[in-house]
Amino acid sequence: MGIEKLLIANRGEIALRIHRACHEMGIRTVAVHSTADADAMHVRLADEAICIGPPAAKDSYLNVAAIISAAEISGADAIHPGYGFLSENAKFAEIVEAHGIAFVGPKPEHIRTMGDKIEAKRTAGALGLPLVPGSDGAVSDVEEARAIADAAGYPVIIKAASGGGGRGMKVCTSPDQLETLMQQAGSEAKAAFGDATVYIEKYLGNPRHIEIQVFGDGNGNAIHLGERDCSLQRRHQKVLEEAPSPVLSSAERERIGSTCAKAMADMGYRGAGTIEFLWENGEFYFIEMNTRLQVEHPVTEMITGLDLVREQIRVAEGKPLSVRQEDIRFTGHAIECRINAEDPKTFAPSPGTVTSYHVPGGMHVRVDSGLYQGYKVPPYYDSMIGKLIVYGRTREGAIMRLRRALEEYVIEGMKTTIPLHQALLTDPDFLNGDYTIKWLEEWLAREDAA
Ligand code: MV4
Repeated sequence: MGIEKLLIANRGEIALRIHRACHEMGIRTVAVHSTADADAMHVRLADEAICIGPPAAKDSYLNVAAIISAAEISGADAIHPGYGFLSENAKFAEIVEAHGIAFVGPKPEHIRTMGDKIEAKRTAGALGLPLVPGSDGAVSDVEEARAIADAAGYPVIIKAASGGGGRGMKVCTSPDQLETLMQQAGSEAKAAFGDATVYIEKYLGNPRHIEIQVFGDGNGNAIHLGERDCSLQRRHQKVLEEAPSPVLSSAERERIGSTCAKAMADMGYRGAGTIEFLWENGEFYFIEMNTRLQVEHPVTEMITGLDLVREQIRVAEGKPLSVRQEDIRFTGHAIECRINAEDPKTFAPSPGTVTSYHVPGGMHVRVDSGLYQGYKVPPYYDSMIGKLIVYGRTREGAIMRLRRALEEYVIEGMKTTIPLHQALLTDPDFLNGDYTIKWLEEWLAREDAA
């Protein structure tokens, strides 16, 4: 069944990204938007646009009834959820499919499994992915927790089963803190997610965050598209991502990649997925799986030449993937800078009107953004206003090109994180690829003091 009209259940740069793939495939698009986004670029570009509610996301971009109504009224035969919002809501995926509309995403059962961090870890282990040592499932009893922590060795980390994005985690360095920290983690998880269930892992002190891009056709065929290094984060928000990781050899990539692809084939996974690992001393440890297209997917597109949204739409139509594993080559290096409407020192949000705008261009430079001169960045949503992605034959070449492109990029009318990226791209540790998940926050603290 070919998709003829697709509803984009998102906003901002990802809504544009999906629209572009659709038009390149001859698919018409329907934008949905809140009243705050009436003048947004995704609304202007789409073939049709439907207002689905007031500014607050819970009343618009998370309003399932309004989005399904918009699909019915416009006659859309597919919905792409983008990232965030409803993209990892298994119930939404089920409702979409129950209306005879194709959900451009994984099977609802797989979204549900990976949304529960304990179920995800159990599934990953059964599929042969390497796990962080720790409890086999939920832990409620303190004596049991003590035995697990003794076996794993201190420090350990207590995590919420319903968590994600780092919320509800506690690091425990000695047995006498275990009971208190378990109770704290449990009550914080209950308050944040309505579920007090926690589990325990050995705490890795200074790892990198390396994630593997996978793709399945839902019929037992799956491939991997290599890794992205996303270690540069601040408060669990990624700042800059690159592919390949500066620390992996082709042999290591091939090994973890084929393990992930086989796991996805065995589970009958459909669509795009990202398997997140912590990497320390040459070893991978599974932490979570994201069942959506990610913000940083363009770096993978740059080094593989594959259009990930096109592949998502193909498999949603029941078609096979357009490539086999042996057709995929990893060439060169790509880096993405997330540009946020924020103060580059305090990270305070800085929405406003774009008074002057100039976009960088030239060879191997990609800007994914809905900004234009005169556009008013609304204060209601995520502060990411664009992504600058560059490609180079080498990492050094990509860094030089990124510096050049950042120099060209003019956004006036609000503060942005462009100066932060410019500073980062001259740091010797960054230039050497010598960084872990702790590095950026320590670097920011040093910059602050200086
Ligand atoms: C960990 C860890 C150390 N050891 N698990 C943070 C978010 C969630 N996805 C998992 N997280 C972590 N899990 C063990 N066993 C350290 C982190 C972590 C982190 C991970 C990836 C990127 C940035 C991070 C920042 C702080 C903590």
